[in-house]
Amino acid sequence: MHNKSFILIVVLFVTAALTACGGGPAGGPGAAEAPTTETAVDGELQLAPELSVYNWADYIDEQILADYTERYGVEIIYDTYASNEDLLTKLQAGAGGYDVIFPSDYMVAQMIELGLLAEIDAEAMPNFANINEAFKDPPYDPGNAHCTPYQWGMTGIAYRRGNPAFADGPPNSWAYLFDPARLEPIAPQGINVLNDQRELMAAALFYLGYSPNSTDRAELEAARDVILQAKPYWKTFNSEDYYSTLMESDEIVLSHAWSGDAAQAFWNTYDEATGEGNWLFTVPVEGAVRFADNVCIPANSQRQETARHFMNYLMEPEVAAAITNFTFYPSANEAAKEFIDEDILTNPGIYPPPEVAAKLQWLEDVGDAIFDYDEMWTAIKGQ
Ligand code: N2P
Repeated sequence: MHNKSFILIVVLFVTAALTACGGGPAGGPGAAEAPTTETAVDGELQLAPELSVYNWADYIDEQILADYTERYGVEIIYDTYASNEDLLTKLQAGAGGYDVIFPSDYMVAQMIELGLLAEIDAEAMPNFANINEAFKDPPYDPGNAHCTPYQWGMTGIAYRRGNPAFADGPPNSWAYLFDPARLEPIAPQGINVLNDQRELMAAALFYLGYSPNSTDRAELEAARDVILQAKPYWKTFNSEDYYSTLMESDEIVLSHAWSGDAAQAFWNTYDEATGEGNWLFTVPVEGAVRFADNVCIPANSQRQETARHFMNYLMEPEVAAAITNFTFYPSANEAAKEFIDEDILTNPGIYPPPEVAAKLQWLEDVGDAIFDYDEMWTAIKGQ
């Protein structure tokens, strides 16, 4: 066979295979008869025309979703949630249709226990090699049998720079959320706490000197009481758009906050002239939560192959870096580092220095004590 025609045949074949594999762009050739779920054509995977992605608020650059659609012809149906527990409630209610979710460490363990997650073969995903070894094979998901690591961060206190209440130094104690003597002077200016039961209970448990994973009924009740005593001083429970609607707009002066959200508030209020942003972040001396979020597939997803394909896409170095450059949360992707902005890599409010990292603790699955946590939370939100 003549060389040129051989190459042409190969090119045609590859193009055909890619089309079968990727599907055409939305509305492109073949869209009319596109199946609602994925199908195998001659042994090749045909991606589903849509993928339903359910994530934390502001936890991805939506351009990354648009790029995926453009590249592979898969429409992304995107929605967000406020906490791990909200996500769990949705899944348990049998809310079908989600294909990709982003639970944190302890919630992955809970979901595996409940049989809510599909299995994956992470090693078979080409981009899994890009993940930092320290994030592989985590105790909450041995062997990455269900999830791939996404981003991580810490939970602390964000505060308004320049407010006289913080003239003596950063509010680096949970007393600024729970001690009425501390709360009294700042409450009129607005305080927000995360609308997240494990996070708020952990903050109160740290404040009391207990483990953030306590299963001791008396300690949990003490944490609940500390929260109930402080609640009248808080303006809002918000873990979604608090940094844009409350912090950046100066509706509040202090917030229980996730590190990347606080960093976004800093950069969104950044003034070139002074080289300052309005919001700073501090990690309380009593200790604080460190979390790792993950990309997982609900067991009842009807589009698991497409979900795995999307998971692999999220682990491309440039993609993972673009997400960190947008969200200000560190990536679990080692190969992404070279594409992450220097300002982010060197920011101690994003990548904690060793003395701060030493104060951080993971939340763990608390087993049946979760029913006590649920009960405390109902009392906290109900009153
Ligand atoms: C971003 C939410 C961070 C994830 N708004 C907390 N686990």
